[in-house]
Amino acid sequence: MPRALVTGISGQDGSYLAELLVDKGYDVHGTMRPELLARPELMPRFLQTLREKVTLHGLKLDQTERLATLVCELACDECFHLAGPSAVDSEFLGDPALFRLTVSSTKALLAAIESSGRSCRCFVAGSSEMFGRAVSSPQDEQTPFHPRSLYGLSRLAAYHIVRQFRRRTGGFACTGILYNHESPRRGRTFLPRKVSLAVARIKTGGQTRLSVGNLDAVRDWGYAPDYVEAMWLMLQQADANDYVIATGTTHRVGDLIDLAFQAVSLDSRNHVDIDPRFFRPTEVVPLCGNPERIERATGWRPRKSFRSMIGEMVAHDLAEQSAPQSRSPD
Ligand code: G4F
Repeated sequence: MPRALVTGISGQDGSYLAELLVDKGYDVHGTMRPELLARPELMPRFLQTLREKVTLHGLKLDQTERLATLVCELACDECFHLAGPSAVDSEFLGDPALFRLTVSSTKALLAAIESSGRSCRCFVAGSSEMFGRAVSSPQDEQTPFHPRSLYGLSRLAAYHIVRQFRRRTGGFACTGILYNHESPRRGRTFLPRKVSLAVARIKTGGQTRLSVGNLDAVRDWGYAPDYVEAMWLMLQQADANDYVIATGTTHRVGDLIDLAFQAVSLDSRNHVDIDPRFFRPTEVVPLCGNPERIERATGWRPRKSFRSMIGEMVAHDLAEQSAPQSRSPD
């Protein structure tokens, strides 16, 4: 039975990936914040179900020595490094502590794999924010990086650590350059989930207005369960490589909002306010990924359409509004 370690297993990507690995017959281990591990009653429902099927380890991302020990003790076949800050800082000079967390945890993980002497394959999560002020669109693996946030810069640093590891040791490690990907498990501050929650509350009378920033901002939005499948496929290839994981299609923030309201037969024009506080001073130029390399190498294709994903998120939040006692705390 292959064994995998997933850092950040309680998050959107970590939990979907863990479910995929369990279905494929892996012995799955995952790290999560010790405070949440100690309070199962606070876990969202999907995590309460998942914890019966995997082994959970309480670990803070700055506990790099513990992370290294865990990697050596578990002797995993595959490791997916998904833990880390995921919010894009609106100022380029965001919190340097968050930068350090991403860099030091990636370094520690790869150093532990190297010193274990085992051939553990490793996936590290990158981001389209690494492209930042992209020079061309769509972006692919050859497009130069110009990050415009400390978050993007931290992912770029991790990307170079992975490449260096590969070159120096010949080990199997890769970065997935992930474009925005969403689901009902997405954190509530990210735009699509903020919208699906607001639409559900407006439909059920718990809220009247939705305030957002730039309606013309453009993103390449995919579906998180599709993207974790791409992560897994990357580690099944003969050679390690870095891949853009994207749909290749973009949508405006305004279009996403219209679709979400349409899903409950409401007109967004009657409910949406523009609030300058939600504008980003360093909004990246339209980011659109070219997934050709991963499609060619692995046969991966994004399966779920944008409309269907937004519909699923709204339907999920509507169901939760109708059963508030079981609402998840994510
Ligand atoms: O949902 P968002 O907050 O995601 P963002 O900043 O693009 O970051 C996500 O995707 C990145 C790329 O894959 C990841 F690296 C990162 O970890 C994260 O997963 O914002 C999406 C868009 C932005 O253009 C933002 O300016 O929506 C725009 N927006 C407009 N009004 C808003 C709002 N975003 C938020 N969060 N809230 C608003 O009211």
